[in-house]
Amino acid sequence: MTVEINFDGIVGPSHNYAGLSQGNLAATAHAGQVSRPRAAALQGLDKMRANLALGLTQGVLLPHRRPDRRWLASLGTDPASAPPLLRAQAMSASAMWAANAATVSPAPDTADGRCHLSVANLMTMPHRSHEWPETLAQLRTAFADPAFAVHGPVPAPFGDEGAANHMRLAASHGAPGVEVFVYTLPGGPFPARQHREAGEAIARRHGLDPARTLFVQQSAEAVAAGAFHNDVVAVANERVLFAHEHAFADRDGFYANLRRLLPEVEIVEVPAAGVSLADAIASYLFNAQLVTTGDGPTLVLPEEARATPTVWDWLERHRAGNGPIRRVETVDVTQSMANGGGPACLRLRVVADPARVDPRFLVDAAKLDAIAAVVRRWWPEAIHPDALGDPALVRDIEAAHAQLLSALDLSGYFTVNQPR
Ligand code: SUG
Repeated sequence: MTVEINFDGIVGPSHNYAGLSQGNLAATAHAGQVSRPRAAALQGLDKMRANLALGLTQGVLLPHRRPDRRWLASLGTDPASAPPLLRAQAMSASAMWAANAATVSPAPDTADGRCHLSVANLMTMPHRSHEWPETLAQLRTAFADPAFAVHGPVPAPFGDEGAANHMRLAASHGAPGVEVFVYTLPGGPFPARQHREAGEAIARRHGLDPARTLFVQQSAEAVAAGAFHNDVVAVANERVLFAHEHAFADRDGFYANLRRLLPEVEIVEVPAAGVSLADAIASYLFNAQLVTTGDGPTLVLPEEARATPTVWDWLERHRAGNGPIRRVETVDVTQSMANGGGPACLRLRVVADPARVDPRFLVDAAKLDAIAAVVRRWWPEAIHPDALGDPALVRDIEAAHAQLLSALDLSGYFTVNQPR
């Protein structure tokens, strides 16, 4: 049975606020603050519990080994002697934002009828550029079944940030979809992280029908306002597109193409007059998980959305007017939010048959309890960014990570599937 499976990144024990992501306003605003890795991971696990309660199938992706000794060695250094910036980049827990792990094209969209995944190269940000080998090893383990095809990264210099810049619309999960690759152009105040060439390469590799594939430019205004990924200003699921009025450079052209290719599409646009780009980005209104529950299209929002009056008013009016979004839930992911990662950033959506996925990557309530027990016992309670070089902290983080992998029976995955 083809369903939506959300794979959430488990927040790793090195979660910290080093302010590494230029253009990500939340991350730079919280630079230097004390992080709470244990609370962060528990918040993420509670979000997964909430998804299970909505009747959704839930999976996990694992935190990466931090510090990334392999990466530091390739730079001629190690955790003890690395310059502070490199050390912070090697310690980042940024793999938690699973929406940046890969781009996924479900089987109904591809020429060979397999579900294709391309690991993202994340080459624009140094702290994220070394994620892909370990992500790829996980994807090759979780999706080893022949129902899937797992691809390596698009080569540099074509920046690719994965599902955060990709949307799929379809009459239903199992029907052929329209895939939308949203790219950014350089020239603004912040880096352009998703290049059009990367999306084009992925579409070719995945065997997508060119007639049902759209390449859409994100508006320069949105990037400049802090929308460093498309999923900060737009989200889609099945036949619903939920987007800010200023998300796209040529919104009329994009909407016209969508309506032509998918006549049943429901475009829910939030006008700037109701919610400014600044409010949308600060509240992460669009970084919601848009999912289908028994009540219909449901939005899983961060708590911060409730605290932003223009956003909450808009949602109330939408529901009072019987708009397509039928239900709204909020989750507390404040530790991740402070680094610019909302509910949608934390998950990679794979539309597939769960029976084809390695069961070690799928979770139910009991497995979430077991993960939470490891987190409570082993995750550091707090990390000050100045302490990232502390050898005792490094030891604790490495031990915590090993405990989790062993609890999930996944200790060997990276050695087995290590990319060349
Ligand atoms: O790449 N933050 C991440 C947030 C990613 C959010 N993902 C999506 N929008 N899908 C980023 O900017 C902050 C890390 C630091 O500064 O230490 C960070 O990497």
